[in-house]
Amino acid sequence: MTPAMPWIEVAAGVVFREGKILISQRRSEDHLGGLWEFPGGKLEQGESWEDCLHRELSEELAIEVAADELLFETKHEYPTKRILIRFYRCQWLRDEPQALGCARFVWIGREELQHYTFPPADEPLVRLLTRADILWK
Ligand code: DGT
Repeated sequence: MTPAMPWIEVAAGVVFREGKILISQRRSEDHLGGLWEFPGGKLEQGESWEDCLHRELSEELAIEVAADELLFETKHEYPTKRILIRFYRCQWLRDEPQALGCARFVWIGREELQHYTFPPADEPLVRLLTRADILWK
């Protein structure tokens, strides 16, 4: 790892709809393939975090959301890259999801989170969501 390696910025959404959240499974050929995640992706040059979130959720799942507050931010180093992820609380607004950029998606409640495997970078957020009943109201 060279010290000069830049941080890749990733915006991801915790999308709520009627007490459930939307998670998606990464395609097997992608980095971290097969794992479940909060949908999102890398910021493009000059793009804002919120614009990135809207674009990625539209490209990957064809849904429209309203982005609310920043829930959690974390940094994670992989052997070949390092990422900074911001997870935003979002509210589903319209359109049924379609698995355009992921293998599958599912709407789950708080007690179901434990049945899915997320990337290590997501673990603190998953713990927070599992414990904080208030976030699901
Ligand atoms: P691409 O295929 O290079 O255009 O990639 P994007 O822009 O769709 O972004 P993606 O989702 O492949 O990259 C995000 C990176 O962050 C990837 O290395 C996986 C990592 N990551 C860890 N946890 C999460 C998560 O909960 N959501 C997302 N979207 N990425 C996560």
